[in-house]
Amino acid sequence: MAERRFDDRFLFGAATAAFQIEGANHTDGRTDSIWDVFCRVEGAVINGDDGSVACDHYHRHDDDVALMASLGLQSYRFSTSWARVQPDARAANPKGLDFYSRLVDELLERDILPWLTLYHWDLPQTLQDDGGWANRDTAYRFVDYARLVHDRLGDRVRVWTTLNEPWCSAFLGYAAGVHAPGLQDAGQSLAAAHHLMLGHGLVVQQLRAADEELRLGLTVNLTPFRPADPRDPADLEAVRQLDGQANRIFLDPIFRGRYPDDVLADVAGLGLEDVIHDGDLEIISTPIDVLGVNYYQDAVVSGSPTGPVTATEAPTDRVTGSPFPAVRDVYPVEQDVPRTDMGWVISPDGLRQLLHRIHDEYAAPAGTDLYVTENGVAFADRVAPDGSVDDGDRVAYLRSHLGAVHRAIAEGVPVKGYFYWSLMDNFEWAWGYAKRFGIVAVDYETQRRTVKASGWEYANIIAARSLDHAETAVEVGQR
Ligand code: PNW
Repeated sequence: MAERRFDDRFLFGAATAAFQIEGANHTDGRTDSIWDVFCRVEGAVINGDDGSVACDHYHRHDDDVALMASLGLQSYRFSTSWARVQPDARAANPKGLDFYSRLVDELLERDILPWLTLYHWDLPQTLQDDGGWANRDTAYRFVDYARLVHDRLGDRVRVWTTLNEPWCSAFLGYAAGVHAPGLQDAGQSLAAAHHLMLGHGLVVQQLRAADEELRLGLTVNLTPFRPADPRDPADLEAVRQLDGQANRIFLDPIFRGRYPDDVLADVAGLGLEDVIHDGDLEIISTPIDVLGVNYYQDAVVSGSPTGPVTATEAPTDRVTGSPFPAVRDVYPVEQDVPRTDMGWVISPDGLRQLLHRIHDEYAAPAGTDLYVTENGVAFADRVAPDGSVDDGDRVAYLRSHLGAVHRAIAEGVPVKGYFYWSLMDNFEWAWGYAKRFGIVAVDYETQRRTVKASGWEYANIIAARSLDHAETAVEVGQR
């Protein structure tokens, strides 16, 4: 087999998000976000964990950037915290902006491309008190915040993504209630989805007008759904509904300037059409330069009951709802494949197929560059007595998914880069610190960071720009 090399322009990185790593949530003027408040809700987060300390990255950013450099990362995808930059969504907080400015300088000093996400789920609580993303005004407030960050960092940060995973913000937050703000209201979830995209489009227009050289876009999490039986119309109907409410409800407005007719029909009566104003879809479909795809798993579904249906696993016994606001007769089908510590199925070929579809149907016609902005896995770590972490299962996950990206490229899909989620173990939302996604282990008692075997493997791949590297380029644990 030919060597699986990545060309010189392919970008290798790792990702994090502000709330999941920074801690220092009431330091230097930062105020509560919806996640600070949600963490105080009984049963919302496993073990009552919260983000007050997390990985203490706010105080350890310099060491963390040095760690990134030791792994040879070419880019670091991070998010800025709205409540740190603009406490209570009011005046700019110079100390909050200073923190991100130092971080960006440290990255640039080490030749690491800063890839900035403006919204990774931590809305200032004061905006939630006024309805959050279900309130149209939040989209305009998002522009004010984006402008503050851009005014300070725009001279050095060239790649800006507006939203991380609007599906999670809208539907896990407002319909399922497993994420902040913890609501279970289908109508609000659809309004939130629309206003998130409106905010995205407004910010793209604002930043484009400020500097036409910026690379602008957003990141969506996409889930491929496959029918249990491709000849069974009921199974195909289940796929249509889920694909509509997970994937096309975002992709079509952004790339085609309209909601899919079948999705509008499915959600009729839930108020989506009432919140769409004239001109909104033109704003939402403002051309973007980059589309980030986050991929974790795919799913097989059926339109007929398939035996005992296991409900979505929730971290605590708190009662949660469906993240799909309007599906009927949709049943998950057990796949006989290995699963991660999140219970998610491991399906690297799903990533290859997804990249083909997104390229063919959306990115290529729009001339938008495609990146994998998250892909990664939670496994319970086995720490050896000498402190090393031999996470061979994560090594296999990383290699198989990078292999899927490589194959997609070889088959003609020009994927421009890959970010592993996550650089380090961190606050995994409703799962608190119980789930570990990092290629770097974090000891939450001491804040000691230890590069896992997967981290050294990634360093090897990056150094060789190849999946078929000589294992010894970077000795595991020898740095
Ligand atoms: C993403 N789902 O979240 C986020 O961008 C990260 O912040 C997060 O830590 C990571 O993936 C791992 O979970 C998701 O239920 C959370 O389908 C839940 C889902 C998907 C993505």
